[in-house]
Amino acid sequence: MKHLGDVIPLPASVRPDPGADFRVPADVSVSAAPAAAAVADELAEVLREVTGFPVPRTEEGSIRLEIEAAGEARSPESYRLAIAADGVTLGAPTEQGLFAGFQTLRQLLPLKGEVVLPGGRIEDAPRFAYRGTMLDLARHFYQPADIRSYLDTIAQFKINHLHLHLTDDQGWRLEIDGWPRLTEVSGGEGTGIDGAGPGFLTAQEYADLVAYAATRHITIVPEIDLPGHVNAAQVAYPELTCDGEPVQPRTDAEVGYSSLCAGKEETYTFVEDVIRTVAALTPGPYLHIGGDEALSTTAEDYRTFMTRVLPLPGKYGKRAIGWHEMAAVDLPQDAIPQYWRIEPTDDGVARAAAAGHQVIMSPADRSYLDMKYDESTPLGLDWAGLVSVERSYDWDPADRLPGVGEESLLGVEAPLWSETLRSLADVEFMVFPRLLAIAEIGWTPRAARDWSSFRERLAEFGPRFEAQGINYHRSAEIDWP
Ligand code: TNX
Repeated sequence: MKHLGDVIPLPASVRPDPGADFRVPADVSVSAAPAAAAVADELAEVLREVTGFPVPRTEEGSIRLEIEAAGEARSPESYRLAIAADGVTLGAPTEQGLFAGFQTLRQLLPLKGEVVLPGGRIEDAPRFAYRGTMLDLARHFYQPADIRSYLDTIAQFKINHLHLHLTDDQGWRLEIDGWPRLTEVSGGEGTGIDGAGPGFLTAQEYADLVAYAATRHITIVPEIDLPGHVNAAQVAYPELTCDGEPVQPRTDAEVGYSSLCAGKEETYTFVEDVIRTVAALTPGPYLHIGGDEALSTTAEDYRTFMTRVLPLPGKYGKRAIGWHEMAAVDLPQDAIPQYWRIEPTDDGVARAAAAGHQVIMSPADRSYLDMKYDESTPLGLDWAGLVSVERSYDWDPADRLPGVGEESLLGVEAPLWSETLRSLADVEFMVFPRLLAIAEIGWTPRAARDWSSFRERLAEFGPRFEAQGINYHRSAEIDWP
């Protein structure tokens, strides 16, 4: 049997009651308020798999899902889980909270053997509202079925945002109405790193993915990287270069050589068409406009471009997120810089925080899932250093940048760039287990976090990943069973 606190992320409050373990009986049933029906069905399905019992839905189940009064300060993702000798009650103010509680309950079930749930009470709520990860579809494309499977996995750790890096020098991965060559030319055969990552999402496939993510209570954050990282767009539409001359497709991993033309009106027609289209396809509140490594855009052109483009997500009902380089310009009030570098300070981000902007923390030396674990890791890069599981866990986003404290943080995100990653199995190998460290940083109260506790809890997830067919790195830092 698991201990009540043997879950990731660790809940805010765990009070075990060893006298109150629940031995799941053969006639176990699930009852739920109408608003909790979807979570109840999933829970019943998981219970069926583990126990082999029929687990029907009844009026008075031994496992009850309840929608509770919202209360003043309760996060929509908060929940309470009470396990007693005669049954289980999971209560939350929203379906989102019940879904979070269901992830906790699911982790408390054994993989096999007698099904006994540990007695006691959990009261839980997230530290940060934004707990994300990023998948780079531009350097290598992954099929929608793979992305859905990935969504299933990350939701188990209460990750609630998936940022999709949809465009870069090597490929353009989202169909845009009125600009068909973007995907016909730059999403097709021969695109991606070494030409080995072809593919794109039709508008319908993207909309379907967004809807599927919503069933996992995950918000999709689409990124169109501007004004650099645009070679694929310029291959498709040469009028997007300053001189209008065609450029060659690129399949290498260089960065910083391409730029939209800040002084040309066609640039802004294109950008506004793309932002309007992506905003219309995206129900979530955010639209990421990139802004990183515009090394071949002059500082003046960058300012001109960003000053014109930054208000566009707002014009179409979205909040702009951008890599933190954009903090060099005056930001619209609700814009969110995402810090990604390895330096210990950043004046632009500190200035934005002082002006009241929320920040997403993604320092490469801690949260980049494409960095190698150690010298022997066969995949990944190492420009930000090696990122062991302990390094990905043992830091705090509120300490990372002077001037950017707890109250300035919207949350934390772990990006995964895909230069070296050709398959979902490659992706999973880099992500698991390190994403669990970032998930705990984003959810668990800071004072409750502890590396030695985390590494012990993490060991249990080896067999769980295997049972679910998820690839992971068996880091020597963990005593896997
Ligand atoms: C830097 S991080 C980039 C990406 C690369 C990544 C590789 C960032 C905003 N830009 O273009 O893929 O390094 O780790």
